[in-house]
Amino acid sequence: MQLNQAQPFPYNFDLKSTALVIIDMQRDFIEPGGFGETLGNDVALLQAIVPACQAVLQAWRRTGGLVVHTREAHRADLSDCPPAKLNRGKPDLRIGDMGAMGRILISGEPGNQIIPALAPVPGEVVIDKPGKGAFYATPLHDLLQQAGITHLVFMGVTTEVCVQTSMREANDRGYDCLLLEDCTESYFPQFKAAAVEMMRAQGAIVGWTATSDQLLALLQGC
Ligand code: C5J
Repeated sequence: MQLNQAQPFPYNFDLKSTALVIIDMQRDFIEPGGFGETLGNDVALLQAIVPACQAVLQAWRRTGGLVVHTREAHRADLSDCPPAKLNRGKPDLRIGDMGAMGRILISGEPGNQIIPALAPVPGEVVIDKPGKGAFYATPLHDLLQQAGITHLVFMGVTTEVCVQTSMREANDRGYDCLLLEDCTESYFPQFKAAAVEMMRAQGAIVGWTATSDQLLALLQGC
């Protein structure tokens, strides 16, 4: 298939070897009372992309393509959270503290669950990642290799942190990556704009970008 409107030039992919990767659409970042809000951010900005993400997820499921969800998540004993991460920022609540939705960014806690609108269904992959990137200290690369995946379509939050880090990690591992611009968001619109620009700059140095409508139009024929 060829997504002609992709930037900086058409994105070619085969559904059988392409996975949809949804980064960290978990309550911690999207809902009030979570990690994102404790850092002083307006979570409404991130909530705005949910309908577009949902439309792409539903269309992707209809094609039978692989879906990967990630969550930024730490072990309950914080043994996978280095001080360099734990002590950064000025949150009211730190990673591991008890918040309105359970312990912040801890596996299994209510706040660590993917929002209901995008909840994984049986057969989809869910990766808990202790870092910003989806490949660091996770089985994701092995799993994608075993599934014959060469191309990744990215959605999720936040654009310049976990999405960009994951896309760069994927690019370095040889995947051709497409970012859906209206299916990713940042608490800082100017950071999103810059991240999107830098990923597709210099002849797709990190990857391609397109909109959900452009992808959905192509998937309609599948
Ligand atoms: C952050 C993320 N921003 N998922 N995590 O801490 O982007």
